[in-house]
Amino acid sequence: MKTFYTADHHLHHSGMELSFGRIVETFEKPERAEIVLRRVREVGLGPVLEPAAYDRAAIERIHTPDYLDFLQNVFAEWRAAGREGEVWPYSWRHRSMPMIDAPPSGLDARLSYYSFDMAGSITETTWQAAKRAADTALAGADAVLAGERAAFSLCRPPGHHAGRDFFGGYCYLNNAAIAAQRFLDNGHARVAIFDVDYHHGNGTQEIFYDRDDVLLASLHGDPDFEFPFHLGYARERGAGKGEGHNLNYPLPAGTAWPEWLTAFEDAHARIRTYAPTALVISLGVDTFKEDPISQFKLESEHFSTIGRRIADFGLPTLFVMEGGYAVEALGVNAVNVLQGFEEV
Ligand code: OKP
Ligand code: ZN
Repeated sequence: MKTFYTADHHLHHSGMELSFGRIVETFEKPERAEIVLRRVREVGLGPVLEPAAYDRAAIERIHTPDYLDFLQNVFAEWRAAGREGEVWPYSWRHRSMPMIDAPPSGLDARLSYYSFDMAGSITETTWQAAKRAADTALAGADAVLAGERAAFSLCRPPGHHAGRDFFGGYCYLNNAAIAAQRFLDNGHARVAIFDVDYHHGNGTQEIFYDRDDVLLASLHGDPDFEFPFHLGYARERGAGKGEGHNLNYPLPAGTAWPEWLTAFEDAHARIRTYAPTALVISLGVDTFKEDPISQFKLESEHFSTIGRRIADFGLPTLFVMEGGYAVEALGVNAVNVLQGFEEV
């Protein structure tokens, strides 16, 4: 299968993060994409192609123009305010504070409004990298629309925590949502997003929550103990005409393959019942037993099985890279899914 990749992902690197009381090198580092790319080449998965530059309009199908303007301009605003370093939010609306539905004017207040955590910063070139990651997703979707059975969008930074107008969890633009919308805008009536990343894709859920043209199924660490907390419970099933089109499978810490597979098979059956005409996989491989920030116990061979079972849908399929942080094994695990898919 074709892989879409651009070295422009290097334009985003937050450098550090605060992890359990320590400032450490961020887990979401450029090396991640390099390792996956190296494995794609090593196994001869197929051609590696540079994505075209798309108009912002394709991204505005998912994200609000005011949020995109903010992402593009906030670094310059930060500098103009005489600040050094990178743009970091640091305080958010607590449940004791009223919800608001328009952005405040002050710089830090607006930064807070457009984010939900400080997993990653906004650097001088974060917008460019995030835009190119969205281009990478769009190019993969277009390859599938042009008749490819499947494609791999090796996106970085990842996307599934980003909502219509907010960033967080290392994510700025929701690459998988942008790709799913691309399918809908080009002849597909129903698209399923299957999110197998270890973390709940709260951004993807927010984007499609009241819609019935996208079914979202997500397997993840129970938000009662795991990031992003507060969203990803099984009771969240969609709203309005989207009722029943959001399927969450929160799983306990320590979940190993048999239990993970049971949830996966339930989601698999529900997706088949929905009868989508295209499939987007939010491909996180941070379910791996050695992942440094996760608590599931999958092993490298299991990722091949996941790929084979995804192929059993028999649908045009786009794989969009999300998380995965055990950098040694990251390439093998991600590409095992793709090779498993191609075996079927
Ligand atoms: C992004 B994706 C580590 C905390 C990490 C952010 C996790 C973002 C995961 N000390 N918090 O879903 O893989
Ligand atoms: Zn994740």
